[in-house]
Amino acid sequence: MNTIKKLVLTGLLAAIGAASAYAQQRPGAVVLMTESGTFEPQTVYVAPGDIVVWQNNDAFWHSVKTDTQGFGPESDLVFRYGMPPSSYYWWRVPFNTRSGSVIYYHCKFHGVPGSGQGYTYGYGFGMVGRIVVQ
Ligand SMILES: [Cu+2]
Repeated sequence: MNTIKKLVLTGLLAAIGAASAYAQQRPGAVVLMTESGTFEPQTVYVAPGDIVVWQNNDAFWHSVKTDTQGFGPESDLVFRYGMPPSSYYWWRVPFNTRSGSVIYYHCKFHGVPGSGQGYTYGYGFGMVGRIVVQ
């Protein structure tokens, strides 16, 4: 494991640890941004209060942007110009999110949003993913 990977992993665990200590919640899911320009896995299943972590494992920049304006993950809040290689971003599913909600998102560089309203309106296309709240 090289130093950068170690640093990223340490940071990742620290972020999850800090957030977990704050709310006593488990990390819900880790999504990788891959060299084929996809979110892997494309669908993650989480509970309200869970943390979703996106890790950019690609050589290119990516982003996480909710299809539902004002609700959902928004990596631009942390990485204004996109997520560089080896960076990660995390977002907590709000505790009051309704079970059955599906939060669609896309990469602003490689995907287009669907008409997501926080429920099942469907994917956009390109580099897209979704969070299913159980
Ligand atoms: Cu991308």
